[in-house]
Amino acid sequence: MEAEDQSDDFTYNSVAIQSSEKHDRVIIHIDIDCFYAQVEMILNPSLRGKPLGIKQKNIVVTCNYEARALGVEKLMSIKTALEKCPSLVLANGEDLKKYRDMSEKIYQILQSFSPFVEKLGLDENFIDITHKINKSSETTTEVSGHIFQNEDEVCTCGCNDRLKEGSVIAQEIRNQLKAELGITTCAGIACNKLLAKLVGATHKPNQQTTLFPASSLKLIKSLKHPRNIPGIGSAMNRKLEALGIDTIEKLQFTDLFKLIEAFGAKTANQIQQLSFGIDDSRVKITDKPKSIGAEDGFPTIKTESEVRKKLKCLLDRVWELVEKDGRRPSQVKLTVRKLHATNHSVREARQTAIDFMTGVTSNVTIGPLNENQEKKVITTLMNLFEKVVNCDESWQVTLLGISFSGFPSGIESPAKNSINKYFTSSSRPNEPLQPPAKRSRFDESVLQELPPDIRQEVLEEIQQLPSSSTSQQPEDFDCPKGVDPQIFRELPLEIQNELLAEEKKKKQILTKKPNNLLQYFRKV
Ligand code: TTP
Ligand code: MG
Repeated sequence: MEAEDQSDDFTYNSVAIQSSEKHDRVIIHIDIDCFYAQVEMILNPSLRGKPLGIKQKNIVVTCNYEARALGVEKLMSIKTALEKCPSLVLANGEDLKKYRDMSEKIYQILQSFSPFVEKLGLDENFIDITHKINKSSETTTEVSGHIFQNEDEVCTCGCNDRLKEGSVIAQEIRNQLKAELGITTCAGIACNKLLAKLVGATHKPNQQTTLFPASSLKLIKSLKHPRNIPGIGSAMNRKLEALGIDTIEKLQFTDLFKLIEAFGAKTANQIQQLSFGIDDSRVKITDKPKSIGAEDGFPTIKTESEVRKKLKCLLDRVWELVEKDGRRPSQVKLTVRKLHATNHSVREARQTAIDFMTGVTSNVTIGPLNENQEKKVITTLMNLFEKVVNCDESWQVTLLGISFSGFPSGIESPAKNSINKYFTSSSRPNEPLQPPAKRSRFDESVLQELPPDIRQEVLEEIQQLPSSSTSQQPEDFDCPKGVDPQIFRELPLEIQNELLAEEKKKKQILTKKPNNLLQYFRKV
């Protein structure tokens, strides 16, 4: 069966409308314009208006839009970039600290709009704002920004109105980022993460675009090659090409079983769904990192005093990050790259518990290391070094790394970004967090406003909170898996029923065969 036979727009749009139950979310994707270049221009305004490239080694990793207009491209060699644009100003982008700092500030602002923010690298974020739309009674008539190739066909589920309202919120978010940080961004507004990311890139820079579901297959088709679908990496693409799948249409209409043979059921199903613009993945709230560290490479170091000196510099840098994070680590790891006589190098790491903050209670935000604490950490690191390197013989190292981990989990952590702050009775965004001991219950009214799948996620997080009561549920008490029965029982009855129904549905899905999208297209 030829793909072209089935790829008329009528069929595509019908499928988009058929899967109307999938249009219930409003997702915004935010991508910072020429991120590193903007940060450099904000820190040094004299760079504004000039073509600017950010270099790492001999590559221009990004450049501002003035440089792009003169032919410079991301990932061009410096040599070629200077040939294209002799007036190109180059800034060194090897120290990522300033970019990380800006990325964190952006994340904090996005979190003030919705707790459901997922960070993707340093300069992209997904924000699920569905709960904000559902509770709004205002009707929005105008889309803010562009609309991607609007179709006359309007889905009956109300998604167009929700997305319009989403576009207004996206505009507010972008305005706030500009007003508070001076940073410009692009946004895509759609009913899933894949489509939001793709549509946001259709108008750049400093613009936003909304996609209504009736046009989603047009957007996907415009990518032409499967490798342009986010989520299909180079290894997967090579496999697809080996199967002769080198267009989006071919991926859509390849028999699912052929894909299953190559990729396994889960991935096969997923990539075929992506080729239709279907993406059920949720915005996963970005967690605090499990470890915080940094590494430093250098030509060679051959003495212990040099190692000590390097470790001290590195510790200063890493501890600044730990302080900013606010959690107290209980483990430290040293990474060493040793250079052998044969000129090949090997990385080795050793980890140990640290107890250098005795007397400081876990709920106090940690501060700078005092002299004693610093000495303790350096001594611990030197002990680890001696486990990796035999100092009685001659040795050379070309890299050292320090990383802290073993942070307290859940409510014990004074983590600033925890979703819990939205669901405790006394805290709201922009209000100071209450000490953990005073957090008693989550705010049920917030919980009730959430879509069911997100509510489930929140409940899963809430169930990690220490229970205030030790009372047991009766043995026949029906409660979804992974949810604290105590909390579950206190939910309004209709929410309990909804969660139970969802649990049942989940079980059914798990035992069902993968859904073959071809059923929508096969002529019988
Ligand atoms: P991108 O979002 O790809 O690029 P950008 O933000 O610079 O430009 P655009 O306006 O097109 O979105 O990447 C974000 C930052 O990541 C970028 O500023 C530099 C850095 N980067 C690398 O370090 N290595 C890379 O290979 C790429 C592509 C980017
Ligand atoms: Mg960007």
